[in-house]
Amino acid sequence: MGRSVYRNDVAEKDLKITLLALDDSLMGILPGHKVKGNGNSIHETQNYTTNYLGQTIIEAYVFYMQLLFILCCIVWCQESRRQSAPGCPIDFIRHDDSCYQIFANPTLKWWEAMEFCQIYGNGEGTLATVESESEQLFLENELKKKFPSPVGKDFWLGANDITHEGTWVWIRKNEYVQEYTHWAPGQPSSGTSENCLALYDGVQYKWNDAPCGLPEGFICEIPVSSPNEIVG
Ligand SMILES: [Ca+2]
Ligand SMILES: [Ca+2]
Repeated sequence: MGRSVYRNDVAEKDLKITLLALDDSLMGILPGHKVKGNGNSIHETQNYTTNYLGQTIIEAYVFYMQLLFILCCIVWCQESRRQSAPGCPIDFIRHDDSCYQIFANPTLKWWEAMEFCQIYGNGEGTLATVESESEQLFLENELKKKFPSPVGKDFWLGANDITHEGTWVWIRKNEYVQEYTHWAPGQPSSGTSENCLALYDGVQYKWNDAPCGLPEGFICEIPVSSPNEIVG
């Protein structure tokens, strides 16, 4: 997405600067162009020009070979990452029929995070809905791998009890949270002051209700093989 485009622009700019510098060097050996040196004789100038031309051609060849190698590495890395999660966009991880991405930064309020996931997934995305023990354990393990040291951080999931206190709903599917729950001991804890669902690192990523207006981390989920695959 935007980050990749930015990196490409920077790389392209660096390449143009390098090529301009190279062109400037080549200009120095063109007939009629003043050549750096002592200029004592035509013979010395011709030798200097010949040596300089050979050296410049070799340097240009090495430069382009290095550039080609780097470009091949970038393509290979992107393809490897795609292959690591078949059916998922770049940087997403897969579990069963869904692709997930965990965001610690930027931190967003619950509604902002829900909108972010929808746009980021080209309309297919949502804050993650955790509907099975398998899905919960998968996300717990990924979060523990990514953030081994708890820092008191919540990661938003896609449910809230804003409409009716105590009645939790997976918003994107408009389904009650009832088949599977994984509340931490003592949660949900704070009535109408905490209405949005999160995985909290302080309780081993079990469920916590938290104030929806707090900027927190979040987890996006999209279906596998989304027709609107994101191109990074
Ligand atoms: Ca509540
Ligand atoms: Ca709570």
